[in-house]
Amino acid sequence: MSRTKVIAAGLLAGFIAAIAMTVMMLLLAYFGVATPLVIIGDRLSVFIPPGPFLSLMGKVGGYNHLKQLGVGSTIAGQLLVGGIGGAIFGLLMWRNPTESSTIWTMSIFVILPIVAFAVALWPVLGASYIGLPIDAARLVTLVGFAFCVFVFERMLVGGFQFLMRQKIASEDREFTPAIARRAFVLAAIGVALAGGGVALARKLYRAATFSYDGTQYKGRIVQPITPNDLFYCVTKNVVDPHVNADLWHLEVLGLVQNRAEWRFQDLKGFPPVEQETTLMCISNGLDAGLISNAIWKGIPLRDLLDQAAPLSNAARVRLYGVDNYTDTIPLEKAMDPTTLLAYEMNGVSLPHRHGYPLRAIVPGYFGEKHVKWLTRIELTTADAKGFYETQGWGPAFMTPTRSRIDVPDHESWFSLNKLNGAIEVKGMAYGGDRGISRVELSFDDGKSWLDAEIYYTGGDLAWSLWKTAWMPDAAGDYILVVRATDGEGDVQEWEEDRGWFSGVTGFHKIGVHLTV
Ligand SMILES: Nc1nc2c(c(=O)[nH]1)N[C@H]1C(S)=C(S)[C@@H](COP(=O)(O)O)O[C@H]1N2
Ligand SMILES: [Mo]
Repeated sequence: MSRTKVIAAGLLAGFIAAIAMTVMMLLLAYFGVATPLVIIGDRLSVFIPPGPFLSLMGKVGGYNHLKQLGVGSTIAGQLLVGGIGGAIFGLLMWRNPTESSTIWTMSIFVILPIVAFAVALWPVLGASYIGLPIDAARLVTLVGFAFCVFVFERMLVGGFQFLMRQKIASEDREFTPAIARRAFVLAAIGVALAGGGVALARKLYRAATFSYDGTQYKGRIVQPITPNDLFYCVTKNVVDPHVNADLWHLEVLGLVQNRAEWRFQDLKGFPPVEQETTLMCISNGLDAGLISNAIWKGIPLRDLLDQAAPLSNAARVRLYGVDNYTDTIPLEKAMDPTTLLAYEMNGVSLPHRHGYPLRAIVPGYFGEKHVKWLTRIELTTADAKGFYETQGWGPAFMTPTRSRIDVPDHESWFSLNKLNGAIEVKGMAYGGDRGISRVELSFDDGKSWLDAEIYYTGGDLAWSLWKTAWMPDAAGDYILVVRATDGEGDVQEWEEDRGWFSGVTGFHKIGVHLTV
């Protein structure tokens, strides 16, 4: 048997073993187990600073495409490494056919990958899309991965031996019809496996976040309270968690005197509070709708922290989601009575995509801090960082005052003759946790300002909605601008020295054209 043919056999066996392994991973993913398909992306994305991250996102056409690219390249990488691994295996077998001991192949193809996997991905292994606590999840992820590489090893060795049956020993016949037939059989198995994989991938695709990640809420549909199914949505996940509350619990640990674990039912035993609070993503553009308002019901985080008794060196609180997402808030903010652990949103149990069974509500801070699918609260020192903080977002995470014109549309046309009455102009204004005291509109690109009527206010932690009746008297092109004043009397401004990744500031403007 020539060297090339043995290597080719190894390559084929390795490739098909890698397909089998990938199908195993898809199956595990289907049952909510974290697999390399997604957590490699989680692990790597924290190393990409926000600038390159955004430009990469722009190049591939958005966050959803970036996620697909991440999973796709992981699968491609696995198939490639599997094939190459198989080829090297073939080469070694050709050199030394007697070396085929199981201990040897197990060490190279099972033990080594598990160790490498555990070391490289340790920080993200504790993810579970059914909501297992972090330590249990880490074990499940490792066992799942071990199973996948075991499948790879058995398929590689089995496939290779199947192709090479009697061949290495006899050495007499070359690439005979017999081996070609066997290669065909093995390839057919590969195709069948791949078919199963594609079916699974389709199922997962339908469950994936692509259909709703990046949902915005703006324009004429804006109401005081955002209906749950229209609430803006941002997630780092390819498939979001679907937590089983019976498996789930909430841990409080770190720099505390009393560690604790709470079941969902225990949390319901605390006196609940209801609070209207607006959330806005740090990447929300001046005209964008990554902002929404809801009434949250839950308990103050403080109630749990008081029982845990933070140690004197605790300065920050790190919040963990079951999806290995983390973010941090200052301990002082965590102790604020308005910082909540919410389990209801607008009168119903939290929807899965908004963090069922429990999420953090941190008024006045960007959406990033409102960790969904919360499962662990860790008291830490001042230098702890979360997912996006490690990427380099911030340093400021408190929302500046922002406002937006929702009606009319940008670049609308009106005919003065056909107007019966005023043109209604309306929108929202949001002052973080400072409330809104005044909204002004300009119809001349900011040269002069007129007060708008605030017709809805949701309190200090929520947005206000405003409107005005505009009666233009001349045709022309108008530039409308809105600016708000927060409850502390500070007028919305463009903060020149605000960091690039601390959220944009400035004014929303629209163009409106009036003809006679
Ligand atoms: N566990 C977890 N929490 C998370 C995220 C996430 O990906 N995972 N995304 C954050 C971001 S970037 C934002 S803007 C808000 C969005 O919350 P919403 O989807 O409920 O509007 O959730 C935050 N909490
Ligand atoms: Mo966000």
